[in-house]
Amino acid sequence: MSIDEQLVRVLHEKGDHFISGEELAETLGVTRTAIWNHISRLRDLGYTIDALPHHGYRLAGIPDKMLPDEIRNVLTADSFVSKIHAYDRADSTNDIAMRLAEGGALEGELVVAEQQLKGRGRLGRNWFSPKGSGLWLSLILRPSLPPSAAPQATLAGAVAVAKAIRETTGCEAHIKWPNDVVIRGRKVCGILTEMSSDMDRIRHIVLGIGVNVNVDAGAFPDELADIATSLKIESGRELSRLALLGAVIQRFEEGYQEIRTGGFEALKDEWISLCDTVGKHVRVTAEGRELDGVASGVDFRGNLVVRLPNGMSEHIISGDVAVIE
Ligand code: BTX
Repeated sequence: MSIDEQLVRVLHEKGDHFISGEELAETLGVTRTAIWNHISRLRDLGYTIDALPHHGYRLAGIPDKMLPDEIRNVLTADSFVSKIHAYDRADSTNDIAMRLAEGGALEGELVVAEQQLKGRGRLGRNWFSPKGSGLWLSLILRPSLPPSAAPQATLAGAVAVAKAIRETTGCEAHIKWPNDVVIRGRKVCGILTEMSSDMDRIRHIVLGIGVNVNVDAGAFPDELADIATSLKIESGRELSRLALLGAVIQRFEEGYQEIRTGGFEALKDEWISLCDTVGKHVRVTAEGRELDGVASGVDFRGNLVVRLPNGMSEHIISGDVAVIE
């Protein structure tokens, strides 16, 4: 752990109390001048640190940045997040996580970035990921489940994001099958699940989640202006990305535990209560086909069940859904 990280940790531990430069120097095994230099650097990173003669230093505010120590602080003590890889800038956190997973990274390793230069959606689409205003993260999962269960990770991710948004902002977030979270019909989050597997066993899943948190209305490119939104736009205030990250991970852990033990059935009721696709007349585009029907539910695997005008039902594994009414 670097001196900066140790310093932040000690300041956090002291809470509202001051700690003298001398005590800090002794604890970290450096000179008081070095402490001063590190304090300046932390201030440059966005930390607010009070300094009072004869009292020392006190942490008065943390930056809303994806710094590993601050992320740790918003996770529960028994969180399954085993390691945090934080980047200022990345092409795609999913690419990094897939590489890490192929190199043996463990369940629960988390990759986050302030900005993505080549953020990816499904089917080679782009994901707009501007600097400092979104949650761009990827989680490595290694469940002992068959490959057919992988889509359930997406569904558990969507439940987690919708719940976390409702809890932290009060906004009515809904799930749009399979991988969007929307508010007032506009996309606020997308989920990209990628997997490596053998015939009968998942080797690893990378669950990529992108949430527009503090993106301003004018910041979206033209093609997204009418279809995307952010939590700031919807709630009318700037939100803590860290607090949202903590809530998303915590809710995901709960859902992930449920699907590992009880399959999607365990999460289905909650998923349906948050979903605004079921019960609607939809147009589904899947594997080059287009079909109209009523989204009548989801099956035990999390596939969308569409009742066609001829009375037959189709189970859709993946595709794009437009709600018609
Ligand atoms: P998707 O294929 O369902 O959605 C992609 C489509 O969404 C785009 O074609 C565009 O129309 C729209 N879109 C692009 N950017 C945004 C945005 N910021 N907000 C709303 N709509 C947008 C969705 O795929 C999956 C997205 C996953 C993103 C995460 S971020 C962390 C991780 N790393 C990575 O490269 N991808 C994932």
